[in-house]
Amino acid sequence: MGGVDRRSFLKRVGAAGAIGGATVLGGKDLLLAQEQSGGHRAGTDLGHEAKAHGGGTVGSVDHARNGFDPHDILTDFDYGEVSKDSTGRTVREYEFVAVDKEIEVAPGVFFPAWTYNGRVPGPSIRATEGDRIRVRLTNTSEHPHTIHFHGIHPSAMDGIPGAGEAAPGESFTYDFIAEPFGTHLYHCHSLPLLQHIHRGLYGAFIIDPKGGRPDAHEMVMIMNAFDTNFDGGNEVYALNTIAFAYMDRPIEINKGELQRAHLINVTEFDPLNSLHLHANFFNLYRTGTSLKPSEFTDIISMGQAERHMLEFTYNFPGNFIFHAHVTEFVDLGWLSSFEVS
Ligand SMILES: [Cu+2]
Repeated sequence: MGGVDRRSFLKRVGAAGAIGGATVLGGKDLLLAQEQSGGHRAGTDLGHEAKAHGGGTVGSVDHARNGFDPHDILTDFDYGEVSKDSTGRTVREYEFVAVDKEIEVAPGVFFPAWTYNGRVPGPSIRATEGDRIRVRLTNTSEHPHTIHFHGIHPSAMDGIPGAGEAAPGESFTYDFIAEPFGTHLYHCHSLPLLQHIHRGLYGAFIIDPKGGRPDAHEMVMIMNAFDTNFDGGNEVYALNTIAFAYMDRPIEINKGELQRAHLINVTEFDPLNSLHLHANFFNLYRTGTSLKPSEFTDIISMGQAERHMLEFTYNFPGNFIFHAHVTEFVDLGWLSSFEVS
């Protein structure tokens, strides 16, 4: 792969048909298939389409080998080990282990990731504003790592070199009060920063307002990408790491039920990523820090580390795609779908 940039990679996989035949064809053919078939079972049609074109094995990512499943990652909020301190404050404790691990990000496409707890993204930490958060990071890798939380905390807890960095074989415990409420993130802040984030050391940090929010089906959606040949550009784009994961198996949601997505952009190398919802509009809560939406739209563009809370409800059953409206990203994996029933 040396010297192959991502644009020729796109052509290459399109012709050779490894991830290729299936998924890259899929992007375009799928939209067509959607229009022609009314959108039914588009994910499956994608596979048949690729086989019909002689694209070789459609293949699928081995989630068991990866040790995590993108469908679980949507909703596996981690409330930690819960206790109360002497003042009656809720304490949430977490154990994070930084571990190097090769992961499959598209069928047959592997990436030498650096992970928290063996998964990309890391655990989705969830707390209520005012809770005390204690996260012990143990570093089993060969590089120094930190956890830098977006939020309000003392400088000693900032998770940067010199303030909360764990050297290989060592541990550090971050201890702070969760504030302000919103959709936030954490990531490694060791240097070089691009390398440490891009390798997979990031995750969602959701702080709920004290009064809570209306009941909803909640999901974490992290827009990420992978420079699999280390040429300074991404070859694979995804929502929650695995290219086309939610095309192969659409996200099943209920008609008429409020959906709440915590959308976080950690994409490196590209200044913007975006999400466009098909056949629907969403209420946008910027950074999730307000109880009132600031916008009603069907597309949001985000720089790196920007994150927003999106609320929407589907009133029609069927298959609905959603994707980056940087269209190149769509063909390289950032295409997802809901199955509304
Ligand atoms: Cu790091």
